[in-house]
Amino acid sequence: MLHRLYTVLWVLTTAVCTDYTLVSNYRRFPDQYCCQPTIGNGFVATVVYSNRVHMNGLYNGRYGGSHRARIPSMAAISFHLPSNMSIKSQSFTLDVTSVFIRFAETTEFNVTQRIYAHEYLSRLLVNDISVVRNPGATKEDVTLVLTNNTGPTSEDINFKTANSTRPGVGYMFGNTTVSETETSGTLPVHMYWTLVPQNVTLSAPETSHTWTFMTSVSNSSTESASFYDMGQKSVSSGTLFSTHRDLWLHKWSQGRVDLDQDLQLAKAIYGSMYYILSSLPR
Ligand SMILES: *[C@@H]1O[C@H](CO)[C@@H](O)[C@H](O)[C@H]1NC(C)=O
Ligand SMILES: *[C@@H]1O[C@H](CO)[C@@H](O)[C@H](O)[C@H]1NC(C)=O
Ligand SMILES: *[C@@H]1O[C@H](CO)[C@@H](O)[C@H](O)[C@H]1NC(C)=O
Ligand SMILES: *[C@@H]1O[C@H](CO)[C@@H](O)[C@H](O)[C@H]1NC(C)=O
Ligand SMILES: *[C@@H]1O[C@H](CO)[C@@H](O)[C@H](O)[C@H]1NC(C)=O
Ligand SMILES: *[C@@H]1O[C@H](CO)[C@@H](O)[C@H](O)[C@H]1NC(C)=O
Ligand SMILES: CC(=O)N[C@H]1CO[C@H](CO)[C@@H](O)[C@@H]1O
Repeated sequence: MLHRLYTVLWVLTTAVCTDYTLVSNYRRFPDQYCCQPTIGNGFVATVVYSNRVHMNGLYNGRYGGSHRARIPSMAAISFHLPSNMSIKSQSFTLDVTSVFIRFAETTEFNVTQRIYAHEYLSRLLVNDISVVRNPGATKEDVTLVLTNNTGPTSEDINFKTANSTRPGVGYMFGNTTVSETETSGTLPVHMYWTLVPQNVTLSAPETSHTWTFMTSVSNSSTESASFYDMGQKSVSSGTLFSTHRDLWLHKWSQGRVDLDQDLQLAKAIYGSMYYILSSLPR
């Protein structure tokens, strides 16, 4: 029962949302902002595919005007299938253990994209995109075009870019524009991220390939860089996702509400708990 719920879930927790079609059908990503899934770990969070990332404690504005500062998202990456490929099926799923998954199946290959806020390496937002060739499919290059929704320059933070000293990695940093009071300082933020290429290619002899893109945010350059580097090490050892997943499975094993009979209500309860748990630091 539990496992089944974990993997089928798409949650609508707000009464504001009127796009109820998603409860039974999640073949397309919801247009309404309120229906779009959020991923977070209590330190960093984003609405999937949106151009905003928020960091714990990072507010901009004086007194009542204080609001969460918008960090432009480097984690809103979309893949586009080659136009001559017919899509057999496609799905968008929020798995409460806790990862957003976009899956596309074509006659030649499958693509899986996972987006999550890492539960252990809590400064990281991770995107990974895997292409797996179907056995028997023609061995030819498969190129996926990528786009990212970084959005406009931040209205809250004066960002400057600098050399990250890591190949393929961008770095920018800045402070919020307006402090909360006359006497408090503005707040710093530092971000390292994997540069997103225009496309990725599964070359002819390969049967599968995974590309990982990370965004690391922190109020210090040292910390942001060190989380990025730790993430990179975990990618190399193949453990980045499993450490995240294991901590979430442990979290659910420590407490949850199971409900038989009413699947819809059971999903809503899991969903509500997911949103609470993903808003709290570990
Ligand atoms: C799809 O288009 C690419 C690039 O134009 C080409 O290399 C490939 O052979 C085509 N694949 C199919 C199945 O038509
Ligand atoms: C592609 O996805 C379909 C549907 O989930 C699955 O049956 C098939 O085994 C997958 N192919 C590969 C190579 O993973
Ligand atoms: C960035 O830093 C690296 C290492 O210090 C250096 O090799 C590289 O030339 C620098 N790149 C630019 C564009 O300054
Ligand atoms: C940014 O914030 C840090 C830490 O509060 C502070 O030391 C620094 O002076 C600020 N920089 C600017 C340009 O305000
Ligand atoms: C992939 O990106 C490279 C530049 O990185 C570009 O030269 C090439 O034309 C692109 N290919 C496709 C199929 O979009
Ligand atoms: C950065 O955040 C930590 C808490 O995560 C806080 O203790 C520290 O003072 C902050 N540093 C700056 C420069 O704002
Ligand atoms: C592949 C792609 O769309 N890359 C873009 C991601 O966003 C940055 C910042 O807006 C662009 O410079 C890249 O071209």
